[in-house]
Amino acid sequence: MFYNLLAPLASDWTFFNVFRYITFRSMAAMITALVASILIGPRFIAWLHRIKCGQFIHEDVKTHAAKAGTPTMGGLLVLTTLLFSLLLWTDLSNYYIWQAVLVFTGFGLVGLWDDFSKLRHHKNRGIPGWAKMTGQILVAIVAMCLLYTNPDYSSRLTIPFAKDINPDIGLLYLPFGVFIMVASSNAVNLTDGLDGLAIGPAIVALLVFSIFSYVTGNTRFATYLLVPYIPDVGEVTVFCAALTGAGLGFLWFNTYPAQVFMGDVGSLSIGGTLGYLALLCKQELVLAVVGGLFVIETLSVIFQVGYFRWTGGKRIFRMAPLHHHFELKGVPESKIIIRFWIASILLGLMALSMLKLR
Ligand code: 57M
Repeated sequence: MFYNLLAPLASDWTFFNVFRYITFRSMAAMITALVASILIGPRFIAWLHRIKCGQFIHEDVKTHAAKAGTPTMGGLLVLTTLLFSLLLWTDLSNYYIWQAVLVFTGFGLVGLWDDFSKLRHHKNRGIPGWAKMTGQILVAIVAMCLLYTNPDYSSRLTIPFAKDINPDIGLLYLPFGVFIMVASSNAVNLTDGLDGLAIGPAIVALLVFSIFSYVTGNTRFATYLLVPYIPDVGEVTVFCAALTGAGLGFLWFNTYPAQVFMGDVGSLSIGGTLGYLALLCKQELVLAVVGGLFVIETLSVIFQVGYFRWTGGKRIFRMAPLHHHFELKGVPESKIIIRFWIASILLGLMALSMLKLR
């Protein structure tokens, strides 16, 4: 809004030029979302308690018993502060900002449906798996159609480390993109099992994507770093920054011992959006490194289930996803969380260094 209202005044008052800069608006968007979350968080959590959004706790991991009654659906706080910050600081005429908002809210609504259904039913039973998956796929199809039909966007893949190989997969890019968004959404959801465990690595990934989107939308940097240049994608840096701020604000309350969980409304929306950002910045495959921690958690489940079926009852881990394995080995929760964060920072740095290694 400030961009649309105040930047045109720069022709008379040069001070207003500041509202043109993506870098300035990104910082402001991050600060706005963060401060807004910290300010409204306590009232929001009290409201969740009032409407009885307490999380059902499984009894198989004993240390989680103390978490009983912690409200869930904190993802609504992320959504509210994100939208507020975007309204103030983004160029509201930018096509990609609206697409990103659509992806976030679309996946969020599927999650919200699941969260509400879990509250209504006994023992955490949400909507059926097929219904959740169908909702996610529908949102991803809409997002992919919008991306694919954009003349500035191409169906060429960016291959890490190979500057001259950009295979055009044509129409296959549509199902590929849908897979990336849905997989990413579910991977973040699986990871969301300890205080701050999902939001920490998500913040790291968002910071990486804020750099990727800035580079992709800037002719000079894109040419220098040999990444595809896509006009107007630079504005998405402000979106990434706002979501980083909203995520940090949520972490303020979700850090161990958590006062609130994000719920599926948070995990599905953040995961789906990370997938969308990777597609938008043409860093589809690098997402596996940026979100490497989510990939590792998901692989631990796939291997655990596969090995269990193959051997007729044997397990690789004490329990999957991987964080449960360490919990059952007696590693304190805060230690697992911080170490997983460190691993995600390492992966984020590796992903960034891939910009230069071509
Ligand atoms: C998300 N949700 C948490 C909270 C959060 C296929 C299978 C691997 C699926 C997986 C599963 O159900 N994953 C879905 C995990 C739950 O958190 C809620 O869910 C939201 C996210 N969707 O926002 O609202 C619990 O996680 C803890 N938590 C925190 N802090 C947080 O900030 O402590 C969450 C957020 C909360 C709280 O205790 O109640 C969850 O784990 O349910 N299933 C599993 O992960 C199960 N694993 C399993 O069965 N493994 C098997 C096979 C199938 C691989 C095996 O290893 O043999 C475990 N889930 C639980 N206990 N709760 C089993 C042990």
